[in-house]
Amino acid sequence: MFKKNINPALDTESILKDAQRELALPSRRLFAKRALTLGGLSLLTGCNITDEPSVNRMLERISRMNDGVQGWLFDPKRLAPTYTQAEMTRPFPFNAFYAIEEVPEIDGADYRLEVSGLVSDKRSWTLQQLHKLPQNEQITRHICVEGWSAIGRWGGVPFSYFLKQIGADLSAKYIDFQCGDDYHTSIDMPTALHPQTQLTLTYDGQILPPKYGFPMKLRMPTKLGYKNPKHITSIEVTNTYPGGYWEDQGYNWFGGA
Ligand SMILES: Nc1nc2c(c(=O)[nH]1)N[C@H]1C(S)=C(S)[C@@H](COP(=O)(O)O)O[C@H]1N2
Ligand SMILES: [Mo]
Repeated sequence: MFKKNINPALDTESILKDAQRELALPSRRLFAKRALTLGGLSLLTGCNITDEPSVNRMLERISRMNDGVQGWLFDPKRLAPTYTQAEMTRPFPFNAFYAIEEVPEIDGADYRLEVSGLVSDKRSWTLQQLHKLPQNEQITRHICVEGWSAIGRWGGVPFSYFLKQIGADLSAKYIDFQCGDDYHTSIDMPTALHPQTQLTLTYDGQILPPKYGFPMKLRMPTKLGYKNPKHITSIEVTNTYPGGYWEDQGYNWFGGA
């Protein structure tokens, strides 16, 4: 599954800076939560932040935890680091379970986002309707388990706002995302409601290009790359565990970053 290494010069220095900033925080709860990040990073990327003895100890503890415990530890108000425009990675890497030539060509005019499951309003959405919703921007780091990370600028609708628009049952466990390229993934409700979880419509101020997930993707700086679905065609709110493309092949479902 670790099929290629797009950017072997993984930006360890700035990741380490983030990590040290987080580790300096006084709250034990935040400290434990943040160890998930370091755990994900070092186990999955082989990044040298494991040289930190304190990080190692936390890693051992956390690695014994299962998804349930991680979900419980998750602090929905904790924000991932943000960056300046000057820190953006150019070009932002492309990744998918296929080559860039195979990127799906979705017609924005015909596009409808289907909504189903535990929601009071099951109407589908046109792209135009999505663009009319309130938008914000974030410059955040995307971390892929294949050994690269990159900073990008993403614009779109806060996902919590969208969930409220469709009358989602906010006590439901999961949100499932089906994509235009036969990819799918699912997330927990606390992450869905996280202030940085974004229904993404733009990259660097432009309409989201096909390679990054046109017409729409979900951006979550608190989750590893494979949890961020591109080309989303339908969203289901459910209490039945939906799994995912990589998750069904052994990747950790929680996939925290
Ligand atoms: N629909 C879809 N979404 C996907 C994938 C995919 O293959 N198909 N790959 C995931 C993985 S592993 C990564 S790292 C990111 C890559 O996003 P990017 O092309 O914007 O860098 O998309 C994620 N979302
Ligand atoms: Mo990835």
